[in-house]
Amino acid sequence: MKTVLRWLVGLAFACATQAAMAADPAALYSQHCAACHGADRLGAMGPALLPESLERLRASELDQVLHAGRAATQMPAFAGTLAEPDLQALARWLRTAPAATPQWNAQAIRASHIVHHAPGSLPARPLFGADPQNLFVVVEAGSHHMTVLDGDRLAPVHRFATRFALHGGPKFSRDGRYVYLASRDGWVSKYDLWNLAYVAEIRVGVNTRNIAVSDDGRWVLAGNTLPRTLVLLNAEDLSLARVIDVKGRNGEASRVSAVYDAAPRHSFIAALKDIAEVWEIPYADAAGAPLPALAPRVVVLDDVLDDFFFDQPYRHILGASRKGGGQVIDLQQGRKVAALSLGGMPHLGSGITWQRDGREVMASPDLGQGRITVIDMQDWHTVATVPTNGPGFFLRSHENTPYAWADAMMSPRRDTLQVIDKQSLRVVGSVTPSAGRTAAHVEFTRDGRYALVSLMERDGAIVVYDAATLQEVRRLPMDKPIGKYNVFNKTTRSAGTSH
Ligand code: DHE
Repeated sequence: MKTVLRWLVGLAFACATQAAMAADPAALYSQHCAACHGADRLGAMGPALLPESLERLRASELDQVLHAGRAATQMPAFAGTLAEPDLQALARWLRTAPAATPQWNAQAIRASHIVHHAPGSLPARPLFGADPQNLFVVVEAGSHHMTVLDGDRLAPVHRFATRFALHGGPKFSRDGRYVYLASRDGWVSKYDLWNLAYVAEIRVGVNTRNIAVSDDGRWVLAGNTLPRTLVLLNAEDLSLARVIDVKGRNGEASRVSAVYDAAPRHSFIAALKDIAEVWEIPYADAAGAPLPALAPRVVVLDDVLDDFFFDQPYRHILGASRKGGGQVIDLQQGRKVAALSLGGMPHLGSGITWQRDGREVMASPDLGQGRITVIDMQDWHTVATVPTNGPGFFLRSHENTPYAWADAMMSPRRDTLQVIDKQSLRVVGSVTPSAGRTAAHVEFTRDGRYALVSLMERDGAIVVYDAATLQEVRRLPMDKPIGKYNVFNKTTRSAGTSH
């Protein structure tokens, strides 16, 4: 007992000495970090450095960046400048929320607005010969770039720098000319794919989930976790139209989980992370005439649902709760109409649909277990559970292919994608672009002939497969490609991909 006591006292003394030896982390931040990351930690030339922004970085990764810097960026190595206890104190401090909750109000949003090209000032035709409907945009997370690919020649057309850490699917205008991008740090950008130029940018929040673009091309809606807001922008030049505080019927604020465009309903849908409500914001009436009020309609739920899939008419939401349960919400009736038998950690957001035996089925991966769950979209029963190599993130198909492609990127088999026959629901093949290296996220060419897979490594690639023979046909080097998005498949709302 005495020995343990002595050890505890020694440990407390060592910690106290170490803490005493370290300089004040706030002062270290002001001296070494504030110039690039902002005095308020909200980001400037460098990204925001708040607990929410660092959530996805493992402790060892943060240490590594502080010690060694970040290659190909302006982030320097501090190992030679700061002592070890200072670096540790700084890392701890960065993970601690500031005393005052960061604000990002309408004034800050407006002040961030940049118009690169006034609406109508660029030519309304593509600068290049490629089919503008069969372009892909590829998010390269390694050095924060985007590559525009010609889907016929399977070759890059252009590559440009993006804001730090884009996340979620880029959204296209209906004619495919413009693509809208969102970064985790709250930047929304509008890019003209025909002129290969940015049109406008604006920072809508400190920590943003994603954006949706209204089918009539008038609005962009962004959902934030910090602050707790929805931000409505004019799609033409991204100027601010309105900030909507996200507060439940009992007054409690909620983070936004994601926003969606329910095109057939002419409305936006917002999934909320902290309250048992779903919001619908109609932007046009049934005949498509604009509704200027854009007032949220609240559907009260009996559980928090924050991961959504929609049927093709957007009448039903399939929603998953954090406890693993699933529900079907009828948006017309504004209530739950069925329970889903899902279990595990379903990732409904990555769901796809197709016809099987004359019925529409939906399938989605599971973040916790190696399986694909297939659900009947008429009576919501689970048709089958297809075992896979391991937990995966994405599932993809196309109207012109008999197969669905699933990754296992959160398992030791992260290097292999499995190919599932959509009728027999059996795994019929697999591809391994590079043994031991993460491969995930598939998108098909416009005609469904080729499947493009991301080899998600710094010296990675887009690996193109013949979707019928599963043979590799091309490898395009890229810097940690994550998602890729085909203009035609997105703008026609293919059932095999996300919308
Ligand atoms: Fe995503 C889309 C949420 C982590 C890559 N991800 C989405 C969407 C949501 C979401 C709500 C749909 C938005 C849209 O398309 O408009 N993602 C989440 C999370 O909650 C989660 C688990 C934790 C988080 O930190 O946010 C998460 N996501 C990741 C990753 O770790 C991934 C693999 C790498 C990364 O870049 O962060 C990742 N998410 C993606 C991609 C899409 C996406 C590539 C677009 C898929 C598509 O094809 O449409």
